[in-house]
Amino acid sequence: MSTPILWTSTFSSGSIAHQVAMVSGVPFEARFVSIRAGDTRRPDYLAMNPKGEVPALQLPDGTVITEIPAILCWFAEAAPEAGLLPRDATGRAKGLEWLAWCHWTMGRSFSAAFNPRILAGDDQAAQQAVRAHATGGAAQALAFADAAVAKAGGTLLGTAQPTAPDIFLAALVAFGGFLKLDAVALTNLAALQARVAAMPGVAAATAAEQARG
Ligand SMILES: N[C@@H](CCC(=O)N[C@@H](CS)C(=O)NCC(=O)O)C(=O)O
Repeated sequence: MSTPILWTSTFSSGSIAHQVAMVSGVPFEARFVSIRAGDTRRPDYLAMNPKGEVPALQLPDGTVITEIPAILCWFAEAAPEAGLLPRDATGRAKGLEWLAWCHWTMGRSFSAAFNPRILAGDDQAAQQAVRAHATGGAAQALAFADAAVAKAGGTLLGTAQPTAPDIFLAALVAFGGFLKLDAVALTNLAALQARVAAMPGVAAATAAEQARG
C-alpha cells in the first residue's frame, strides 16, 4: 500500500472525511463499505477498525486513524497549502474548537435523532422522547452555528474560503434536511452550504458517491 486508504460509506458521516480528503488534494484511495449490509461488522473490517465505524483512514505504515476531527486534521496537516485549517496557533485552535463542536453536536443531537436506539434501547416510548429532544437539539445547534457564521462574516473562522470546520458544518446542515429541519430559513448556513458544495473537491466527492448510487 503506497497511498492512504479512506474507508467510508456513501452519504454517511464518512462523506465529511471523503470531501475533506478530496479538497486536500492528497492522493488517497476511497474504499466504500455498506453499513446496511453489515460490512463494518465483518471480522476483516473489525481487524482494521475495531470500532466498526466509518470513516477510518489507513496509512501506508499501518497506522489507522479514526474519529472525524482526527482524520480531517491529518488531511489538513498533509496539505497545508489547501487551507483546510489556519496555520497560526490561535486560528488552528479555533479550527479545532469548531471541529470538536461539530463532532459533539453530531453525536449528541444528530446521531441520537437518527438512531434514538443508541440512547433509548428497545423502549419505543423512550425512543420517541429521545428523537424529539435530539431533533430539537439539532435545530438549536444549527441556529447557534448560523449566528456564529453571520458574526464571523460568512465562514466559521472568518476565512475567505471555507475550511474543514465549514465542510463539517455543511454536512450537519444536510443531515438537518433529512431530519426535516428548516435549515433553509437559516440564511447564513444556506449560503455557506452552497459555497461548500461548489468547492471542486467537495463536488467531486459528492459526484463519486452519487455515481455509486
Ligand atoms: N465517532 C465516529 C462516528 C462516525 C459514525 O457515526 N459512523 C457511523 C456511520 S454515520 C457508522 O460507521 N456506523 C456503523 C454502524 O452503525 O454499524 C467518528 O467520528 O468517526
